[in-house]
Amino acid sequence: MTESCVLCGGPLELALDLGHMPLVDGLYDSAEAARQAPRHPLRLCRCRACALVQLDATPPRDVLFPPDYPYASSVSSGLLASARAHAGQLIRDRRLGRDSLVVEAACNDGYQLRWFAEAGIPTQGIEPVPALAARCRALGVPCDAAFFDAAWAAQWTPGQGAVDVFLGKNVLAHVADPVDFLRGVARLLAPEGIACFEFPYLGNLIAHGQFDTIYHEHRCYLSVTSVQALLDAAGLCVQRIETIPLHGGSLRVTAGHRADACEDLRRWLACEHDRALNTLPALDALQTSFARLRTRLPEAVAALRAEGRNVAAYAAAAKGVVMLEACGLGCAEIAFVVDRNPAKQGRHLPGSGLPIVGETRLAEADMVLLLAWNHADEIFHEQRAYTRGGGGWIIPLPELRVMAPRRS
Ligand code: JHZ
Ligand code: ZN
Repeated sequence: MTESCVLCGGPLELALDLGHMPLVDGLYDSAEAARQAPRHPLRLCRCRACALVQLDATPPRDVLFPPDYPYASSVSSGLLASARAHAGQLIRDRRLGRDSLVVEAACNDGYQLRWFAEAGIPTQGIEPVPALAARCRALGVPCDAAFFDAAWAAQWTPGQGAVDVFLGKNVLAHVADPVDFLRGVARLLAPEGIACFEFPYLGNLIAHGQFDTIYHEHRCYLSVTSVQALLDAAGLCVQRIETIPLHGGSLRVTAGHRADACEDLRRWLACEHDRALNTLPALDALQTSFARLRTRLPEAVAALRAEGRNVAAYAAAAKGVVMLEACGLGCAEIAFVVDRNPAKQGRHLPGSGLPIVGETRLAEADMVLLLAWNHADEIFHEQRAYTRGGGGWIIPLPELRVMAPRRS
């Protein structure tokens, strides 16, 4: 291990080596170029000193999140609905109005801030991908095309005063210097302001063997214990902890300057301690799931192909690239990948080179590997015509399930 802990600088120990993986959101215009995508070591580690679970190294942020970064949150109606509900809840609970200010880091295509803007509440987005930042502005959300960090916070002079609500959804786990990021948040936040962070929960990664959530964009794999330590290093305190069903099971942690009594915090810390969550034995579950699926999934696909089934995949998701690469599945086994996001269609997945196509092509398959298993309910509902027509599904996680096609 060459790198040291992003929180305390302590030494890292290896928990799971996923080999060399391409950058999961780096799509290519040709299959040939996609197959030659550069591969980088992907190693899940744990700090021996503070127990934070993290990768030992990642490429720089402008390589991980380049101008053609394709992920757009609004493509998923579940995410959009959850963002709308959260905005409504915050507007009510915090009595937000025309004098308030809501700031979101990595605000993507505006799927979250738009609901505040529609309610007449001043917003500010910060989003490094220029095309996504432009989409925010088109929705009436001021947005700076930049990476949020302490330096950004230091140079920003809001016309509106200090920040009442800061949102960081799926970004705290993505930054190489989370303490710097949180210091930036602390600097902006009003004395009574709150910051909400969402991230896939390490407890669920372990409980459900979600090894495909490990990729270079995710530097840290957070538990309540680790988030509390990160917040503490930046002078912030946990005020509330909620579980939310997004992305395979996430946590929403609310933090602020004031140490409001948070009874939940003690309970969560005790529970994580009892589960020995941030230890190598607990992380072994990811190794087990990785080893099991990389044998069983290719076997399941081979058996279906031997029956003459045309196998496709659904979702050019980041986690899908990890699943395909881990299992050695590519163009020889899978015909194409369907994805709703127009920015992904016509391009090719890094590594396998699989072509990404629109939903109309689903009818050509009689078996579909669901790579975005986290959106299973929404996708099954949207694609019910395919299933009614006798099409089958392979769901890799949380348990490998094969729903065989009903046509022969
Ligand atoms: P989805 C991304 O991971 C990347 P991914 C990122 N690093 C991150 O942290 C997590 O999100 C939070 C498509 N889709 O959400 C849209 C349909 O085609 O599981 C997406 O391309 N039809 C920022 O990429 C993909 O599937 C549908 O009906 O693993 C889903 O990707 C739905 C619901 C989605 O995240
Ligand atoms: Zn550490």
